[in-house]
Amino acid sequence: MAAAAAAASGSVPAAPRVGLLYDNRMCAHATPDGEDHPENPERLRAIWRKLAAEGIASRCQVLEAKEANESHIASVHTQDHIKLMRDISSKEYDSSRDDIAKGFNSIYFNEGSSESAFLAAGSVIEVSEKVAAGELNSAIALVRPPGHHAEHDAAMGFCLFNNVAVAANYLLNERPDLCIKKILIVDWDVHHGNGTQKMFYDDPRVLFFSVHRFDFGSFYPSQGDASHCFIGEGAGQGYNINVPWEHGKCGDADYVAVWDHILLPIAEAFDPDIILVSAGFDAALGDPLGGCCITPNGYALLLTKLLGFANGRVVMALEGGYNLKSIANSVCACAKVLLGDKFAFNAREKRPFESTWRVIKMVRDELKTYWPVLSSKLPKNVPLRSAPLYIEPYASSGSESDVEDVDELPDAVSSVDIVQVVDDGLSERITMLKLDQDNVATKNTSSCTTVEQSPTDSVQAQNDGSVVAPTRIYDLSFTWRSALSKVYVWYASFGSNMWTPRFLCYIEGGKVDGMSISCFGSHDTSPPRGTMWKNVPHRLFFGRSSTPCWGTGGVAFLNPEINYNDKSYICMYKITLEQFNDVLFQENRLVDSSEDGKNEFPDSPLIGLSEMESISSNKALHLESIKDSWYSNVVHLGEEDGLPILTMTCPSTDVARHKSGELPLAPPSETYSATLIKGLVEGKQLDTKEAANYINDAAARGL
Ligand code: X5A
Ligand code: ZN
Repeated sequence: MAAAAAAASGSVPAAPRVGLLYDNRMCAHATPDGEDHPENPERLRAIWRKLAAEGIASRCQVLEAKEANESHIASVHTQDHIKLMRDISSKEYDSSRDDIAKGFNSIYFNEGSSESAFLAAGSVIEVSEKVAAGELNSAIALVRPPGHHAEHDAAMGFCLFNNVAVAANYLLNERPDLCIKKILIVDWDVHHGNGTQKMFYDDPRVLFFSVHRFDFGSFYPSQGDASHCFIGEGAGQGYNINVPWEHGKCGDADYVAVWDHILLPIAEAFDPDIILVSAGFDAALGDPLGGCCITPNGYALLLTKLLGFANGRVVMALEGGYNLKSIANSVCACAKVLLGDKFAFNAREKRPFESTWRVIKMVRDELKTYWPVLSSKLPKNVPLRSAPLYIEPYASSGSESDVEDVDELPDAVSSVDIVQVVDDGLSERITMLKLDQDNVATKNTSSCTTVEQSPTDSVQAQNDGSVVAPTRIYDLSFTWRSALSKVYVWYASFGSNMWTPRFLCYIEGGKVDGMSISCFGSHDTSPPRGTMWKNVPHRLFFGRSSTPCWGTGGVAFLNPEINYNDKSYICMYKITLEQFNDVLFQENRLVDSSEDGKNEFPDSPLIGLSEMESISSNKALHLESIKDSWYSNVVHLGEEDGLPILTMTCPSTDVARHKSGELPLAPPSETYSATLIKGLVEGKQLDTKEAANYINDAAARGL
């Protein structure tokens, strides 16, 4: 109508008024000693530089940050939390700041954190108010620290205050004059907006929608409540919508499909008065944490589709996003959309994943009683593409689904997908898999035959013209070791290896207190490139009744089956795949000492590149060749920073034997459990008492 009136009067329609909030005071929050961190001040500067260089900033109404009132933050957070965030940057906290940060999950503080936190929350209030009041048509708040993981009483996941939740409550509770009665929050950050979900879980005035990587519960924040079953409660039932990806690599086509078949129909029915976007850009192509591939054009299209609601009143608040180029380009594309620039949308990959279609159906099914529009028929014969790597979630317990016959896997990785994966340029690991697998000797675990010859061997031509692979393969170990030494994985420990000095025995050799046998160590003795803790939805239990190394008592196993009622600690070490194999050899007692005192390792890896290719998200590979060893099952627990998280435990068949009593469950010995407790305590996960309880509970609970 505005356009028609403008045309009638012969004037050009006014350009949209777009707010752009940038303030370098929010760059004050940084790691205390200048350590590298993905959530760093350069993020804001990189975005701002790009917007200025593209002439975008000058077309927007540039706003300064404003500190939030404590009373407004109090609608979301406890007084204790507000006070701590206010005081954490003061002198009195100089000596305890780091320890307090360690008490939270993925948090750092410095002298600038308090101010930044109050400015971030206040800034989202500021722009939301202006958009709600009609002073601006839409706005982008470039804020940090981000907000969507922050909970009622805790900082978490790089977030101190939940900026978007604070702004939503401000509009609903403090400004009846602005007539905002229904708010749609769209959280497109690659991580689940756990904090925001909780704030509005029973509130029908706020429709919370989050699309995020879930990876069957293993992707950060790894809480089961990111699943599509969490739809809200009480009056808020149906007003909480989670779209959980099963794996990474989701891109424009996947997000557009979710918009078209879930979000937009619901937005139409809900008819929000304003839309707040928890706009993380860590699902962007190139992001080091997200592993997804939304392009700047993709973000532009998703945003364009949102502008059709709430009279285009859209507020974007920055959340995550850790590739400086990707976030700058993505925000720039979004700003252009808000300014009314025209886009040519031509996604390179138009097909969603099969898994995306499955997730869409699941979500619609879950929510159709609340949103009848979701009962409509979905289009048929939509061209889909197979998952980036073969994926099969665990079957119900007691099955042997973790015993994989590599030969029988469907040919899920088509050449098209390989090209897609490789030229996404996202994962060096996967590129390596494709490029090097032909040159690398690996063991085919299902048949136990050595399948490739070393590139140094020549194939012998026979008289009849056929070729026969040489029977003796030279230098195999050199080949696989050098190839696997360039591939990194996270080795996840849940037992005594959680204590770093004990784990280092597997790398450097030797033993620690309580161990009666020395470890051989790995070929490559370089220390882990990183250490990190996580919780996983698997049960820790103690089985077997004695071990050569620790004597009488059970040792730790992780049930390979997922169970969302379980939460076990894992300590992850970033090591090479070569080292991982050496750990696996030692754990399964496959290293020997020869006559001359030299250590003899098996001459081919158990987990080579082709095995890696078949162990994608939430799959296990039971190593047939060592099936009688206790730790013969390599389980993929998820990904961190684009690298796979692998652990070694027993196969599901052993779990069944433990359950039936055929194999014993036994509490750990004093020295063994003391090692686990030291790991948890020195790793700053639990205090001594909590750690002892955790171990005792696991031992007492059984399977
Ligand atoms: C806001 C955001 C991510 C936290 C990841 C912690 N947080 N590993 O993206
Ligand atoms: Zn994120």
